[in-house]
Amino acid sequence: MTSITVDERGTSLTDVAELRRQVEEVVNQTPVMDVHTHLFSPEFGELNLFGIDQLLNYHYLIAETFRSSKVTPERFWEMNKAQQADLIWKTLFVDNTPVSEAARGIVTVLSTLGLDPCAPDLSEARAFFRSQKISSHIDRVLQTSRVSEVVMTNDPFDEQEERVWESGQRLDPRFHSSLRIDPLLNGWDDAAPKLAARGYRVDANLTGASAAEARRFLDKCIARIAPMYMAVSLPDSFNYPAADVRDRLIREVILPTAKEHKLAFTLMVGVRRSVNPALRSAGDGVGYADITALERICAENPEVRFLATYLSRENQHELCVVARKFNNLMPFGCWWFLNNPSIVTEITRERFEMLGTSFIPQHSDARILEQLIYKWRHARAVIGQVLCEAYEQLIAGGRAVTREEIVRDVTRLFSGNFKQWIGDPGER
Ligand code: RAT
Ligand code: ZN
Repeated sequence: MTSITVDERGTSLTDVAELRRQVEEVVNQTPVMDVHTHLFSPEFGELNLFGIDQLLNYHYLIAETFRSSKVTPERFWEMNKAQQADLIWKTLFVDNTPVSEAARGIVTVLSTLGLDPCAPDLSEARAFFRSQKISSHIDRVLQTSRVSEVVMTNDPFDEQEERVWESGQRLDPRFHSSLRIDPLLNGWDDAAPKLAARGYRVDANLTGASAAEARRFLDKCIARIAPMYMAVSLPDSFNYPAADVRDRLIREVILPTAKEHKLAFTLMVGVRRSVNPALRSAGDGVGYADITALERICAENPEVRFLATYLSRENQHELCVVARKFNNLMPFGCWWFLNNPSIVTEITRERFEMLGTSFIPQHSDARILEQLIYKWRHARAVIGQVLCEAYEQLIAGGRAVTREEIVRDVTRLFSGNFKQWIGDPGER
């Protein structure tokens, strides 16, 4: 029986079945701001990836294909996109049952779009995507996944991107930029000559005017793309302080730029690039990182806002502890190899228990448009379930929640925390 009591906070939900229904509804309906993706707005032309061939050629699925097919990486990379997609489909969806998270994602996407996830080949799906008009297709995908806005990942050295920024055309306002600084922080030896070729007086040892010139480059990028934050992915060996050029770049270039422009600095830590180079984009691995680096960077820079995500499951509890110590740190997402329901459940529980609602539970990391459909459908199911458990424990303790409070909490998790973190662009 539903027992509802009315008090000053509104209608308290004390019946568990009704609570579950309401939480599910709110979690499914609340628009989400996707804080880290690799999507591009339609103005970026062929960088805007969509459709079945791209969906199947996702590096998560490519890695899985090598486990269940006899194809060698050499042979695989010789194939064209359509041949690769055909092989991935046959291997993971026809010859095997698509139970992995990334494979189940394709099933969710196809079913949602009215396509047959049991099809023997890709002809139906290809015909469907060929017939779509990109603008209405983007609308449909964003609406279906209830994603109001996405943040792109923008490489300041990418010439294709540069042409679009230089053209000055107005971008689809649902797509925001972020400035990815991996090329500077993880490859200064390669970045320095590129900057020099563009007229910046920098050298490989970061001497003389190098730091000031690197800042001038970032100032120009920021003026051009108006990013929501600066971001870097870092190896498990990341340390701070460290006796390397990255440390100097962070101190002399990145942090001063973050302060001057009031831009948050996003750290994505724990990736071991190219552990199997033959797999190319599918060849990266994970490592446990020393979280004291994050503690120190947050402690030394109280006026800078940091967003952080760690790739190793073993770093997750520590990340919550650091966030409890430093309120200039916002943990976000269950990144990459962690984005599986079992692990998302565990991490989200841990975060609610240690941080209340002061974190960003998930980002999609989508590379292909329609991935938004499955990544957010699957994420919402887990977040809703875990949130419900937290409310049920509150009820058991004598404190029921109201519908208004559920809406407030979910809005904070899905967009409020991020918006508050990045601040008002007008004030930057
Ligand atoms: O999750 C991914 O797709 C990875 O390949 C990476 O792109 C990672 O998310 C990153 O931003 O470096
Ligand atoms: Zn990413």
